Amino acid sequence: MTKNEIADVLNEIGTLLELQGENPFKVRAYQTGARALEAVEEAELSRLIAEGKLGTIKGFGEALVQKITELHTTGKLEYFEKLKASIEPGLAEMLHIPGLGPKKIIVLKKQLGVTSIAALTEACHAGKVAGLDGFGEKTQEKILAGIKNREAYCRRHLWWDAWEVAQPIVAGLRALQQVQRAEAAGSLRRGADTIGDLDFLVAATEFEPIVQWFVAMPGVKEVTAQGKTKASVRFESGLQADLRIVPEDQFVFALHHFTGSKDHNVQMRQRALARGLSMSEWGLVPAEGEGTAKEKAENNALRTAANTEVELFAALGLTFIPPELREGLGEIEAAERGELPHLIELKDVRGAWHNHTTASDGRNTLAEMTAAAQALGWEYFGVADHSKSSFQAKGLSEERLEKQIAEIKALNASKKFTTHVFSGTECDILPDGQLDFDDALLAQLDYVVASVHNVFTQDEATMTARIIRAIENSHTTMLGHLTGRLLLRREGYKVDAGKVIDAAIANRVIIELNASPWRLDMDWRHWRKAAERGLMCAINPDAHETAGLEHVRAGINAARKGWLTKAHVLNTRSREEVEHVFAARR
Ligand code: DGT
Ligand code: CA
Ligand code: CA
Ligand code: ZN
Repeated sequence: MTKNEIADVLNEIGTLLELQGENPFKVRAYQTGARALEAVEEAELSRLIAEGKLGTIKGFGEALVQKITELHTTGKLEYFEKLKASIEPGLAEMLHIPGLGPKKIIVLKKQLGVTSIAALTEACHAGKVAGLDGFGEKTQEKILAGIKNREAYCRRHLWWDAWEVAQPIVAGLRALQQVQRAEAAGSLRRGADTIGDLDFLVAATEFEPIVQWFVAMPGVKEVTAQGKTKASVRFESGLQADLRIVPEDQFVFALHHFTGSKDHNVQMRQRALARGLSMSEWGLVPAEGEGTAKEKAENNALRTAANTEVELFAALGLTFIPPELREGLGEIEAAERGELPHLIELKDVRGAWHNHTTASDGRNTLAEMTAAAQALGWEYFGVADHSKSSFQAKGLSEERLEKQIAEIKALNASKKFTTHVFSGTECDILPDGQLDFDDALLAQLDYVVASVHNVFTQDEATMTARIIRAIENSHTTMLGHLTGRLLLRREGYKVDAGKVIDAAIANRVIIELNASPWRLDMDWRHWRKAAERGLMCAINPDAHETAGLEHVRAGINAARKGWLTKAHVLNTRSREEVEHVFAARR
């Protein structure tokens, strides 16, 4: 197990112990242990374990040393398995309801015998929760609202999570002997930020074995539909997946149909009709004459042939429309005029700026993060740890930031990595719009990401004025996560995006497209217009660990949905060009 995976286990042990009502010291030992572990480099950890010297690290008592060693060497921990089994799973689930912490959950269990969300809902409806010490009517209402939100949120999944499930399935389908072509379609292929269900499309010589393979995939909890040409399953995670199998000559039409979106499909069908054609999942056929669209599509003489989507679009006088643009938002008109943009691609990215290290709330050291950036082939990499007001995220004091600036200078001078490290900060925007550090310190940095991290409850006008004031500060290089939303978890704070975009353009401040899969903020819907008006975009993974750097891929999806090209995105520039942009701002 890697150190971050071990730290996850330690944190989870802490939470489970809390739910058991264990004493706070014991709980905290696991939480601080997890933090201490993150500050140790991977190679160092292996060495300390091999030499039996793990106990020399501050914060690691005997019990922790034993558990970390067991996890590191075997990938498992008996103590953890037993602990998990001893606690009702419903209790841990309740932790996801806003306003419910371990202390309240223990009271609910002891006083009302509530150990599941269903039982909790019932207890709230019966008014029993309001009567408990430390709860009251307001808390009861908040819990009920939280449960309702959670149900709605549970129906969809983050693009990243869905993609991780879908990839091996596509590979598995393609490996089947009868399969000629296989693709994931639907909102996943369109790069949407959340996904309702997965849609797989297969062309095959024989259908039965494909259906059999699909319903028997690992992780399938329930088969919700099964037929000759289709099947639907639900995985243990709650994610559902549809499979559709077609003959090869229909594949491209079905792929286009099941990629969607509905709006795009409706407009495409209208366009076909205007040309005397009928477009469906079965094919493109004459609208006039006897028989259904399906019957006509089965007649070679009537059907328009297309082997690729390029040919399908061409049959309607259009250039190829990338799936991310198929939202019915003007892409068909642009394709007709041959004016679709050449969208940015993952391979165009040369680096990114909003990233954290163990100096604040990251889980990998500066050297580990830089090595990971280098492994991705990045030319540069920016460190923007939290500022002092974000104390819950171990925000850096002035002194610690100055130390980090020196550390980064030394690292660059050492030429240990080919990747250049930019020295920045994710500087809190204080409630009145001032930045968290003074000008003299900010001037020593290569760049400043300014973000809102507290007092989310301000009204829209106040929040907008607050952010604009930060944008007007000449040290601000880019604005972090515009709304602070967490997809499927919490709404963003209220802010007038149009006014903020205007201010950013006027002050030549970059707006971030936060690529963290649960943020994707600023939302893709704003980008097209903003970029046309001259707004510069920076795609930032907001990585808190080495693996987080790869989240740039999710940001690329959102950027493509926002019609962005290489020219709109700072990450595609060389190091020298970036330095020039940063300097020009000041
Ligand atoms: P999702 O799953 O909610 O994230 O969104 P999609 O777009 O993946 O929707 P889904 O899975 O219901 O269907 C996949 C595509 O199939 C959809 O984008 C368009 C097409 N489609 C499915 N049902 C209909 C329909 O009733 N009418 C039309 N026009 N298209 C449909
Ligand atoms: Ca879908
Ligand atoms: Ca579907
Ligand atoms: Zn942030």
